[in-house]
Amino acid sequence: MKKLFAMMMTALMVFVLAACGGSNEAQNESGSDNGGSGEVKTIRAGIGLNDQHPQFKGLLKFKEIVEEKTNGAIVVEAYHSGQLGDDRTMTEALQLGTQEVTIPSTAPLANFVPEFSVFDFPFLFPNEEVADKVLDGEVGQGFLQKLESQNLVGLSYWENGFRDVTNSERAIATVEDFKGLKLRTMENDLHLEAFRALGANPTPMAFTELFTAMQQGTVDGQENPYATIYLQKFYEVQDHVSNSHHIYSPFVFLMSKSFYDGLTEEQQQIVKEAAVEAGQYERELNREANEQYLADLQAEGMTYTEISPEEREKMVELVKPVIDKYAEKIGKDVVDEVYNAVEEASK
Ligand code: TK8
Repeated sequence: MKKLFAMMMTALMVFVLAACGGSNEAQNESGSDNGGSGEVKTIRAGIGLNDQHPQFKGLLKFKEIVEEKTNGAIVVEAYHSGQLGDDRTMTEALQLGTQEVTIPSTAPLANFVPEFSVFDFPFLFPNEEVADKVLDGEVGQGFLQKLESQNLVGLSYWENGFRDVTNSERAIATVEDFKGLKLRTMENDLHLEAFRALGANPTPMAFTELFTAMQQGTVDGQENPYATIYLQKFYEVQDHVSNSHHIYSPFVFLMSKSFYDGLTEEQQQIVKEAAVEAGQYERELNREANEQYLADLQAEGMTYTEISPEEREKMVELVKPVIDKYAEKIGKDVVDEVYNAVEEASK
């Protein structure tokens, strides 16, 4: 009797397993028209900014394009506000293969590939159009190749934008006004030294900690594009904003190399094109609203102070030794290549 029961149980288990296997097969079959192996691949994509920022809207565009073009064989989960970490920790997660996509600023990325600091040289890019040409052209694309040795694949450049300074101490109209200000910078030595050269007292910090640091007065101020200052509600904890426009910050769309290598060639093509197309969209959104964000900041009670072209010239002079130092560090050839491309694109 016991034996019969055991046999029946075995038969039942075999049946259950077969049934499960069958339903898996059915899933595989419906998946097989979307890319080969039939297994659905998931991209966990995380960014630092919140869901109101063009960076997140661009990420949703990427999701839409990829899911549509792969017929759902690749699914994109989009996370904002540093839910998966800050720029540095998410980039590390890509290297480890525990996250698939992130879109950091070039400044923290330079901790992985030092050459990227050149794009953060103060006053390098005169305007967005020149930045587009250099980054999307041969030089910028060549930089993306340098990421491979770090287990990262760079698919395109997006835009963070021209950075402008805010603080709660005083209006900044002249270089002297930077004196002694406790400014948060990104985690990048060049940024740190550039602000020291301007007379400020800078502290590097992850973006995810910035709001609280300003709220608690650990820092007096920070610098970011108007979009970030407005959409992240920095006006709640900052009183003054100036058009310092000291650095143009690109974003780099990164994918984990181990994940990318596991895609079919067709899928690699799709994610590459989607990263470019979504980046164009993100840049457009970012530029369209830029002046409006400045008006919105004033409407929220911030004081706007202009830095005159003459004062900006003084800033240029003060940061020159820092640029020279980093040009030496990065390598003259690489830096010259970038400056030549900027000159060419400015014609
Ligand atoms: C968002 C960051 C941020 C950057 C910074 O992840 O840290 O200030 O400008 O926007 O990349």
